Amino acid sequence: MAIERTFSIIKPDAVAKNHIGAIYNRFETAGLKIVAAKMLHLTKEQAEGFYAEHSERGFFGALVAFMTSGPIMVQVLEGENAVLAHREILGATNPAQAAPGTIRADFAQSIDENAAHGSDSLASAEREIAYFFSAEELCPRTR
Ligand code: RTP
Ligand code: MG
Repeated sequence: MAIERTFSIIKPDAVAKNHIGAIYNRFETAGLKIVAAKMLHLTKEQAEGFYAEHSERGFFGALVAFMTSGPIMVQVLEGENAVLAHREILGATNPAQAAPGTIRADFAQSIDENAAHGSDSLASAEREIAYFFSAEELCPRTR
């Protein structure tokens, strides 16, 4: 299996509720290693750029307002099939439809405030990692 890197955000709702550690525990229990991490409070421009693919959607304004409403944690996760493995432990976009035991089922309230983000493909992961991290900020894990 391929070792991949994927990009994760712990969103403002989960940071506000002190769920950072619990969500990091989910990553590590799933075998995903954190190879970069920092806390940020996004500007409107940063949030709009990150979610540019959704700019024509009706929920875009609410999404940007939510993502700029408080600090977030951004991190890069490394592991076997990391993109898919991470999406699986995240659960469905709408927490009401997320499988029991997933991050969104356990920590999210609604589709608008859904606790965490995960890259949906390797191409998205590369773009999103580069959006927030320089190459020097990534720490490959050899053990
Ligand atoms: P994310 O990018 O945040 O990991 O979420 P996702 O891939 O599961 O879902 P995506 O389609 O990329 O949507 C991005 C975020 O927009 C909000 N959303 N609201 N009201 C709606 O119908 C709707 N659809 C999407 C969600 O907060 C979602 O996480
Ligand atoms: Mg998405």
